[in-house]
Amino acid sequence: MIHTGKFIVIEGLEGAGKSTAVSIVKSCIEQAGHSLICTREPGGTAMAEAIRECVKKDWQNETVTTEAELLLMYAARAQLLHNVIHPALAAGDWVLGDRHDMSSQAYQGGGREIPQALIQPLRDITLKGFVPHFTFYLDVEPSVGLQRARGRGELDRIEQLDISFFERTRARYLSLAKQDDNCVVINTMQPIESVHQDIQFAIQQFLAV
Ligand code: T5A
Repeated sequence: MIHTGKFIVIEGLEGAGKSTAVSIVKSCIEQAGHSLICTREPGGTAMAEAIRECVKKDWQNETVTTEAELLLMYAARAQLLHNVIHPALAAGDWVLGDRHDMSSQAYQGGGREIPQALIQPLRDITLKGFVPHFTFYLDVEPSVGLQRARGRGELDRIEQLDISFFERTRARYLSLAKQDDNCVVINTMQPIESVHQDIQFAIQQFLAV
């Protein structure tokens, strides 16, 4: 499929500040004159939103296996790519994603320690080589991010996991970001004004190319 729009993704642990970053990046892209749609993962279509509910829910006495969690993330992503992201990009619209494939690599690959050899076939089937044009990784120490997330209300099934899960997830995020020339790391533990300035600077640089 030929794409003329651009796909920008915001990534990070819970409480990293993705919601605010989305609104900053959105207004910069729109001010530059591009038509934009926003997506979130898992979610973004009727079926993918149902998967989101399913994956975030605490199933009490039933163990959610790491395999089921992984498969659900890619099922939701397949729905979103086919029904929303690819058609929008083909029509020349820009797409701003609150999470995408880097989340699965970090949470399921890093946090859950699922081997890359098992994740890669799902990436191949779902993405077929498709990658974002630009990614913001919002870096936060897990204890700080979870504290912020707690301030927002009750924690979901994944947010209730042990801190070591989030430490492994963050380590994988940082390693993936380092290998990706189209990814910028934003330190979100600095004063909030500086975080916003760094996000604005990075998107303006991307828009200027
Ligand atoms: N998941 C997802 C996987 O495991 N694999 C996958 O493949 C995918 C796609 C999704 C869950 O699913 C997992 C990851 C997640 O556990 P979600 O709701 O989309 O869940 O993601 P969350 O990370 O839970 O979303 P949050 O809303 O918690 O994170 P945000 O958007 O980063 O946080 P935000 O912006 O709402 O900020 C939280 C609070 O912190 C404050 C904000 O004002 C807000 O109150 N804050 C700051 N305070 C001080 N200084 C700053 N710099 C601040 N930035 C934000």
